[in-house]
Amino acid sequence: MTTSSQSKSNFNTRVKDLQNQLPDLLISEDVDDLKNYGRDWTRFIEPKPCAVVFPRSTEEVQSLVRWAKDKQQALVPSGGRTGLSGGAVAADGELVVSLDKMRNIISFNADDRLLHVQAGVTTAAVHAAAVEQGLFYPVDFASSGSSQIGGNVATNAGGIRVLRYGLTREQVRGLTVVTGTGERLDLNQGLIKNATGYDLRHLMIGSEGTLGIITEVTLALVSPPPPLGVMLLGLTGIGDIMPVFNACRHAGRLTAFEFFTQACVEQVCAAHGLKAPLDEVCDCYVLLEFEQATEADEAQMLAAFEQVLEAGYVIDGVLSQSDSQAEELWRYREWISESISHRTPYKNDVSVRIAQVTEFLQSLDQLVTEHYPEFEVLWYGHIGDGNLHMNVLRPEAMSVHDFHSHSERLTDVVYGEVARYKGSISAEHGVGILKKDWLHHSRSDAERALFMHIKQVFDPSGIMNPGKVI
Ligand code: 2HG
Ligand code: ZN
Repeated sequence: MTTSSQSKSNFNTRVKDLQNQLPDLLISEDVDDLKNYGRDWTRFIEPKPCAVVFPRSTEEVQSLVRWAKDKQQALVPSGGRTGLSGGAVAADGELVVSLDKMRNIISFNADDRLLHVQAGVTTAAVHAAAVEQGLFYPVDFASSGSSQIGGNVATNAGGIRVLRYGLTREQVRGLTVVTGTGERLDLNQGLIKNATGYDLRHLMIGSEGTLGIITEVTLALVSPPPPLGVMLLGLTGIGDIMPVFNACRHAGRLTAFEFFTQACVEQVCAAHGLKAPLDEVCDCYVLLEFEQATEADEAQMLAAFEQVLEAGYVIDGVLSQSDSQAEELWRYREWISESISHRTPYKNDVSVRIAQVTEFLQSLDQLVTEHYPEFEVLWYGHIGDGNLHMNVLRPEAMSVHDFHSHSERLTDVVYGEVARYKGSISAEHGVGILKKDWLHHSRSDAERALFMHIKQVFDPSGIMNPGKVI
């Protein structure tokens, strides 16, 4: 990292100018920083930012944005960079604005149960801060250790407990944002009720840095859940998922209902040396988590299990007997994405209405197999909220580049089917660069035209994450 007191000789002219204008701003042109901060978890786009800056306050972000607006310098806001749609990729000389130095927990108010944090605080640090107050922050996913709350808000992150608590949007009670004009907006300021016109907070949530940079977030914390039980069930086929889901959600309060196929289990077991989760090898599996406040809660869920077993939907199953066993069961689901990352998969993150999700999955799987029998396809996801992750594995012998141009041909098949079901081409991973050209499958011409107008209002110079989303 280079600070104002260190040599600036290698700075390009524009970066030199920035340093002169804002002498206290931390700026890096270090080759490793350019590479790391210029990319997210999509590993096939070459990062090429001009520099990385590390502001420490909302005021510093404002000064930076005003400078960028004057100079017509594109900015890419950057959190934990765990995204999968290229939303935080800087591949065209942009200036990366990292929130890494904005990691303060600003305050907690016990009456409001509100946690006010800077945007660079990790999701895991928010979890820990909530626990310290005897409370709970419910949004959770495998990348919680590195993902940052600002990025979660900018992408309206989902994860494993959407079924019970909703997406990030549901937890955001206030936001501080610096728009593309350098203006500071303090949106909603912790209120529950606020019927005063357009709620700009919700416009910022999911905007992927295209309207402004989120610098502070106020989050609503909730009461901690009672002890949670985890059940992993092996099913005869995808068509049996919905009756199992319905039986289980009648039996108790579900906090997660996840799904994966045998092919996913094989990948996780191979990558981590785990043994198979059940004695029987099954076509697919569901992992459900439920609130187990009393013994009756467990008995009811076990009765539902007996019922679906007798009906022939379920072949085998296991119920966690301890927190550590619950954690072990979660691994078969949570470790899938990371276990297959070396195969640089072609990914899709799609959703349809819950009622249609299994029919949609079967029809899509059949289409993909018909068109591209040579591809190895893994299905998993948050089936309890209609969200499926499709991962096509790169054949080991094929280069990343060849595979991605090859598998891109699948996109129209997949999104055509999503459109037929009136679903979404991105359920929880955002649009970024990767899904942008297919947005018309999920958003009408009128909607996309309004997107453009909105962008123009908040970012008239077009410097905020250009080339993303729209
Ligand atoms: C998950 O649910 C994540 O595991 C990642 O959203 C999904 O890598 C993926 O396709
Ligand atoms: Zn997911």
